[in-house]
Amino acid sequence: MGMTIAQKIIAAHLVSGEMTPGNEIALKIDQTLTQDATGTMAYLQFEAMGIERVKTELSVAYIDHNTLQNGFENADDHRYIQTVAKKYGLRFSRPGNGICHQVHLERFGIPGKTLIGSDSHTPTGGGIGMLAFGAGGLDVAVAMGGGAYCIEMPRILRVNLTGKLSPWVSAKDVILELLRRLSVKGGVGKIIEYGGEGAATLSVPERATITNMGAELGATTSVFPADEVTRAFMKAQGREADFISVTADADAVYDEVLELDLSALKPLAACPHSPDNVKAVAEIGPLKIDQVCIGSCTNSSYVDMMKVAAILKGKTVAPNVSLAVAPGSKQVFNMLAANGALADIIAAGARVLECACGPCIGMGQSPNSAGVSLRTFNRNFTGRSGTKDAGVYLVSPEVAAVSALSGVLTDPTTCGDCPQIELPEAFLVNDNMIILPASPEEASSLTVERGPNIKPFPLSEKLPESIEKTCILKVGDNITTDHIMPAGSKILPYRSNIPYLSKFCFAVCDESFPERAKEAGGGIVVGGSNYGQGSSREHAALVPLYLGVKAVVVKSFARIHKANLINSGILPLVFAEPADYDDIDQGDVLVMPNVREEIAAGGDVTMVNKSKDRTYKLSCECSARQREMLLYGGLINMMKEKNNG
Ligand code: MIC
Ligand code: SF4
Repeated sequence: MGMTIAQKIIAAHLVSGEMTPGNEIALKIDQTLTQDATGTMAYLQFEAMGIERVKTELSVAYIDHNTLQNGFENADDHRYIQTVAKKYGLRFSRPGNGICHQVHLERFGIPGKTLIGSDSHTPTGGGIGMLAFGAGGLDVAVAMGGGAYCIEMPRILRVNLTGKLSPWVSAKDVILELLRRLSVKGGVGKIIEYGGEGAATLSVPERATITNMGAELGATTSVFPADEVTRAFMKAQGREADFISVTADADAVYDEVLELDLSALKPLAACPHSPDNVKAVAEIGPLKIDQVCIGSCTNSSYVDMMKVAAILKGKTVAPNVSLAVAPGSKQVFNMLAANGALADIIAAGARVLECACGPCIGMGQSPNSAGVSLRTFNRNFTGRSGTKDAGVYLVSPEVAAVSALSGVLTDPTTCGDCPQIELPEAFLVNDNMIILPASPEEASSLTVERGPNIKPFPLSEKLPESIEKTCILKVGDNITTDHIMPAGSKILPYRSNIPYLSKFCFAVCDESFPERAKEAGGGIVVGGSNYGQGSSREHAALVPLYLGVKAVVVKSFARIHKANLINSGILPLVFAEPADYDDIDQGDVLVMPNVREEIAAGGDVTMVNKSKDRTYKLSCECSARQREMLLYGGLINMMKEKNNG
C-alpha cells in the first residue's frame, strides 16, 4: 500500500511505536528551534539535564518575541540564550534577524526532516515539506539532548486542492476557509496533508501561511509536498543542494479527504474573538476600522510585503487608521529597502516596525479602547492585542492594505487590478545575524550569563495516594493559553520568573484567581472542551503548578497543552460523562481517593464531589510512558530519579 507524505517522514524517523492512529509513537528529531519567550525556560531545563552539547543535526535559538526592551529583563534573557547557544552547540539568530518561523523557512528548513519548536506555529515548516511540530520547551530540551519526541499517531486528513486562486484572493483565505468549515477543533488528532493540482499553484511562502495556521485548527501539524515549486524556492535561497522531493504515493490511503476549490474562494476575515469565526469580507461590509497591522509569522514574506507596498504606493493611509508594518525577516526587510518598496510603505504613512512578532503577541501597538483592528496575524483571542475590549479581525495582506487606505473593511475585489508580484529568482542571502556555536574544545571554558530575572522553575511532587482540593476555578469551552497565562509587553519579560508571572494567571477570566489559589493552597481547575488551545507555552502549566493546581478536569484538551501538563506533573483528566461538567460549581470540594493506584493501573479515576455527594468517572487518556511520568511528578523528576538509580 502506498504512503502519504506524513507517513513517509514518520516511518523514516520512527524510534518506537506502531503507526496506527491513537498509538503513541516516538520520533527522532533532526532539527529544533526555540524563540525567546519560551526559550529561556527550555534552556534552563536543558541545562538541568547536564548534557554537554546538542545532539540534533541543527538547533537554532531565535530572538523575536521579547524585543521590546522596557527594562533589563528581556535583554538579560537574550544574553542568557546567546551564551547558552554558543556553549551548547546551537546557532543563535540575533534580535533583528526576524521571526523564527519565517527565518527558519528561508534559511534552514529541509524537506523530509523532522523539526520541533517551542512555539505552536512551528508547523510553518510544513510549507517546505518538513514534518514540524509545536511542543513544550521541555520536549524541545529533551530532543536537543538526543531524546525522541512522543506523540499520538495522528489520523491523516488530505486536503485536495483544485483550481487556482483568483486575483485579490490569497493563501490566508485558504486557511480561513478551512477554519470556517472545520472550526478550531477540526484538526485535533490530525495531520493535514495538502495535495492536488491546486497545491502546485502555490509558492512555498503561500504554503507556509496555510501550514502556519493549521495550529489554529488544532492540527498536530500540516504538510505540503516537496516538489518543483519547493526546489525553485530553495534554489532562490541558495540552498538547492538541500532539496529532496517528498510526495505522496498515488495509492496512498487517507483517513479523510476534503475537497477545496481554490478558484471558488473569496476574501475572508476571522471576526472577534476566534480564528474560526469566519465570514466573507463582502458580507461583513464596510466596518469602520482604527488600526491595521501587517506582519507576523503568518503573513510577512517578501511577496506579502511587496503586494502591500504596491497597494500603498502613491497613496496615504486613511486619517482614522494607524497602520503598522513589520516585515518577517531581515532578508525581507533588506530586499524591500534595496528595491524601493520600503520607501512606498513609508511614504504612505505606515509605522514601520522591526522584524519581530511585535503586535501579534501584544508587544506594543495595542489598539484604542473598543478599537477595531485588522491584522494579518493568526490569533484574535480576547485581550491578546493588549486591549481587552478591542475587536481583532484576521485578514490577508491584500484586505489589510486596501482597508488601511479606505479606512473601512474593504473587499479588495472591488479595487481594480490586483498587483502581480513574482517570487524573486534569487533572494538576498546574508546570514550575518546568525552566530555560530563554539567548537566543542572552546565550549567547555565558556560561561553562561544569567541575569537577576532568572528564577528557579517549580517542580511537582510524586503523585500522592489521594487528592482532596476545591474546584478553584470553573471555565467554559475553548479556553486558550492566552487565558491561562497571558502574554503582552507587561508580562512577557517575566517568562523566566514564574513567581512573578503567577500574579497574572487566568487574569482574563478572573483577576482574583492567583490570590484565591494561594489562599486555598492550590486546587483543581474544571473546564469545557478544547481546553488549552493556542500557544505551546509551558508557562500555562508551570504557573498553575506553582499556584498548587493538582489536576485539570475538562471535557477535552488541546494536544500541546495536555503534554505540557503531563510534563509538569499536573493530572489531565477528562469527564467520561461530559454532562458531569454541569454538576460542579466553583468552590465544590473534590476528592480523588485512590488516584495514585488508579493512574498506575491505567484505568479511570474516580472523583467524589463532597459538596454535592456525587461521584464522577474521569478518564486519563495517557500512554504508559505518560502515566509513569505523572506518578513521578513530571518529566524532570522522572529523569532525575531514573538517572539516580
Ligand atoms: C503565540 O503566538 O502565542 C506565541 C507567543 O508565539 C506562543 C509561544 C509563547 O507563548 O511563547 C506559541 O504560539 O506557542
Ligand atoms: Fe510570533 Fe505571533 Fe507567530 Fe506567535 S503567532 S510566533 S507571536 S508572530
